[in-house]
Amino acid sequence: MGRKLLLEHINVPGINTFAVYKEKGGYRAVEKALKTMSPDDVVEEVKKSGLRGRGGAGFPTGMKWSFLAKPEGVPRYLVCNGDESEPGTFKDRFLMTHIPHALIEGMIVSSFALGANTSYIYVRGEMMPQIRILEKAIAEAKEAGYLGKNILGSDFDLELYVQPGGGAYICGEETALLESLEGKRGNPRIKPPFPAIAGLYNCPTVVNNVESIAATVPIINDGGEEYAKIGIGRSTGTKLISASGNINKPGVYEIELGVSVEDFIYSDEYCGGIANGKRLKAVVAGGSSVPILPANLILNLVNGDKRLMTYESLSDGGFATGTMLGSGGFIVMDEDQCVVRNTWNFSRFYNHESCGQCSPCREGTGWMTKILHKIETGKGSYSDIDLLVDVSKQIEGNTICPLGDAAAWPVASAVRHFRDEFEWHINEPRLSQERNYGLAHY
Ligand code: L3W
Ligand code: SF4
Repeated sequence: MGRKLLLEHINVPGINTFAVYKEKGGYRAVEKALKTMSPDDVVEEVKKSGLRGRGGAGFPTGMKWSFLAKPEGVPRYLVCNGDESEPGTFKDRFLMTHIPHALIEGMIVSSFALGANTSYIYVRGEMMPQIRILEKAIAEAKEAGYLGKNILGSDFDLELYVQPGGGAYICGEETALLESLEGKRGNPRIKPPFPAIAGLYNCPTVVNNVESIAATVPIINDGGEEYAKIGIGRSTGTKLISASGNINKPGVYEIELGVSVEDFIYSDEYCGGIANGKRLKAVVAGGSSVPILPANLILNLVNGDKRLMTYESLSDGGFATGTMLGSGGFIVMDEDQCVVRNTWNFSRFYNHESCGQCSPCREGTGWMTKILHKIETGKGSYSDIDLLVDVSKQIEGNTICPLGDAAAWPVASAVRHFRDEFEWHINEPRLSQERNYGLAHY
């Protein structure tokens, strides 16, 4: 069994309440940080832990914190990104629902480290139950003296607010989130400047994912070095994975980074194998914003080693420079899944969610959606496949925010690894049309 740092007490009845959370050792990290450490000590422990952003980009959290500008007399903000909307990703919602005090405790510790006296948890607007749960948890923490003025006699003040999101996927992009938090339309800003220099209300701001913030609690409790002992290489600690698709046991799992992909899919501790005795066809390992990896690539050995669940080892070598573990939204497709249809579905999502500021994304996602629909419904030609790849290349790297890349990568990788399936739709137009009769209306 892998170690559980975030979900250790998840099955304890009442763990969502302050009393039970505290009884199980909760708020020790706040006591330790505020009574025995300086803010810089806390930043140092997070740096030592090797923690990397759990929202999708995998950027080192301690490094991000150390970039925070500290001009005299200017407020600093910590903003928690709880706008979880990545397809196939539901681990932040799970954490906020079942163990909200882990996030509140992490917010207090992290705000102390950053010198933020006002912090926000921006939660996806559709998640009203989670917003209520967090508001209740904040009230409980405040009543117990962990929020408000002069917390634990440390001279540190913190007010924590929950802000419902604007109801758009793009509001999960950190600068769009800040625009939305300021009451404006959630359009991504051009970076630099990064939020660490000019963020909320143009003040220095750190934006971290829900899971990243919750992870600071075990890091402070046990020390950064202890945390860094878990995992492999630059992928340290544990990670929540949202597992979905054609598996026997979909759900949220806490893994030690470095578990093999094969074990994650087939062992009873995690996904429990492919449902209905089918064969694995493909995996999208990091939400829908990463390449689609075929079974042979995901299960075969890489330089003699098994492919691991780490930030480094899930790339397909052909696309994308970033980490392909992404948000940890692990979508499994069995042999009956149609890759063209699933890619079309992803594309439709990005086209719908594009904010429209840059033409490669606004127009390109529309083009890709139309071409994929044409192929999927048996009306495509060979030249459409090349056009699809061409459009995806025009988007990649040419947009303000990563949504453009996120839309391009699954399409490009689908054609690269499953070209024969695209060709089947073109060679078998009648079968394709009959199978997709309902799709003609989209
Ligand atoms: C100061 C510098 N700060 C980078 C900070 C930057 C940000 C973080 C990472 O996209 C990915 C995306 C989705 N000085 C800095 C600096 N920073 N250089 O580091 O930045 P970046 O640009 O690498 O990524 P990002 O814009 O945060 C996130 C992928 O995640 N994704 C999406 C997940 C979506 C959710 C959701 O549903 N809300 O989780 C999944 O794979 O495609 O590539 O803080 O400021 N020099
Ligand atoms: Fe908007 Fe797309 Fe440009 Fe991002 S890439 S700013 S979502 S148009």
